[in-house]
Amino acid sequence: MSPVPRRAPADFTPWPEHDARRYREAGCWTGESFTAMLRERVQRHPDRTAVVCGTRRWSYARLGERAERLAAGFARLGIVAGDAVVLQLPNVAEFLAVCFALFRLGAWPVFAQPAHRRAEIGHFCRHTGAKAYVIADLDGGFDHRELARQVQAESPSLQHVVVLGEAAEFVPFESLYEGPAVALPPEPQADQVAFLQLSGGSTGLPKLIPRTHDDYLYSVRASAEICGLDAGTVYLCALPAAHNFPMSSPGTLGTLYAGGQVVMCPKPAPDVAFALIAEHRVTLTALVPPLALVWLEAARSRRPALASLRMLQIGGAKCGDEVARRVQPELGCRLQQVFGMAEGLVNYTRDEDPPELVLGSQGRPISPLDEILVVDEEDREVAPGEVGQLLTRGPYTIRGYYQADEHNARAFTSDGYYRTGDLVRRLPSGHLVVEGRVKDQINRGGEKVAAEEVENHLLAHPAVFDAALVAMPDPYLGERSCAFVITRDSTLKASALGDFLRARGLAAYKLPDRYEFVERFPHTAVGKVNKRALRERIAQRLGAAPAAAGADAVPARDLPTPLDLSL
Ligand code: OOB
Repeated sequence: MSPVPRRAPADFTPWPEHDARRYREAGCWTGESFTAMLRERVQRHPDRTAVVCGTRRWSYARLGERAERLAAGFARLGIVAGDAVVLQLPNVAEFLAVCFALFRLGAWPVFAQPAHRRAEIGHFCRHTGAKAYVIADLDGGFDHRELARQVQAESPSLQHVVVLGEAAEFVPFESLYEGPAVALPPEPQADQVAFLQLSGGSTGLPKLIPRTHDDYLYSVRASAEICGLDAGTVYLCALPAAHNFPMSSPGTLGTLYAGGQVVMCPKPAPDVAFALIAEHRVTLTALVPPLALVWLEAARSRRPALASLRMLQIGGAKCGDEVARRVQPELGCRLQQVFGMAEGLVNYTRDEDPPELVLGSQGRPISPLDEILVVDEEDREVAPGEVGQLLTRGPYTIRGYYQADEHNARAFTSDGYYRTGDLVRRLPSGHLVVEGRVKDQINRGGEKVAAEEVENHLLAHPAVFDAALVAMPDPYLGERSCAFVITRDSTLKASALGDFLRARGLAAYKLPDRYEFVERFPHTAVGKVNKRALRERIAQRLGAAPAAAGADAVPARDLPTPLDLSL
């Protein structure tokens, strides 16, 4: 059997051979692909429930069969190994079936988020030369077919739009299940790229993260073990399924690995999620901190619905002490803090950890082979217990972004450590406490906003002379974004900038929450915009008189209802 063709080496920075050998010898990389993993589970327990979605219940056999038939459907569309397919589905069973179908072909799902719009989807399509885009017709009232029309007009490589629901002029999802038999290519090899995950990023355009079967399946398997998953696990997928946290930490894939049951939750609102937890006896789920807060409030009146829940994972942004402390007494389940990143490294607090570490740290790495450095600005290790930037390297942390040589030279050290941009303190136990961030990013309740990306969009407005996006503290989301803007036209309104960004197709969570119009920016000694000073200025102003800020301060949006949030 001839191996699946590989893409150009520049697409993917492989691990150096001596490290790859170490990871294999240590048993991290087993050579098993996700395709082989699912096949084995189907053979072992075909009739067990794999996925529940609304009133539908798919057994492992059914999930396997759906994936196989979809693989044939995609093959009939001309999708071959190494092709990229942008995948933007809500939390439905088909999401998993498409993943496994594309894995089977050696094609790469690109994991778009439901909130992404023309700017992001267009970039993914053009950057990867995607051949197909998979969507639902409507999601949360938004018509993805209209978005697909716009994206298709701007993306020459895009040949097919596959639509779950009413397809209009596009390919109906269901039609992929039908059609003449087709020979599928050889199964993917485990050292090959399985998919492209998205980076939260800090620079102009979102970066893509190539993950291999070997490295990702290791993180899934080890996560499932750390979290004690087994056939009795019922996992509620409440965060968007394409995000790394609910996908693999241990998430949906970890649950399938363990032979458990995934329950797809269409949105994380307590009224929806609590009913599913009660109905399906859910044992495990994962949330970002602001959602955990919403659940805590709702549980005051509806705690019995949560009786089956054994553990709540909180991650994606720092879980405040207050939230952490309330989980066990008020929800009646254990808390696990999860500090991870789509680039690789994931840290968990463990069952056996003393309460002060579960409540007060963001956990310790999955693997004994994860290498952790905490360094100062000159990349020198700081003294134990001091705060510094976290650098990491290991068996499931990438060595480079997809086709981003220039950026890679900055984002990785010459010896392959990923610069996480997170400021941490390492405790003697090896647990990490996240203390802040050096990357130019806003963490809006788990949703990451790259400052430069938004600034570039603002700068495209003819009346904007300069723009700087910074984080401002927020009691609910942890942080929101504030755009400091120098205009050429004093009549420019915040609402006009918001409309402008929306018209450029930017995802809603990236729109600045507030605008501050200023004459000039403070600068650092070397002449860069002093963002720290801007952050302090806005924090002070909010702290002093949030409701009565100066006339040049314009809150751009009302507080979103808590579940505007979609990670
Ligand atoms: C997860 O992944 P990403 O790629 O969306 O974001 C990664 C970044 C980290 O570098 C850090 O800045 C922040 O999100 N972060 C946290 C955190 N978890 C993530 N900051 C403080 N405390 C935490 N617990 O967000 C992600 C991926 C896998 C599992 C969990 C989260």
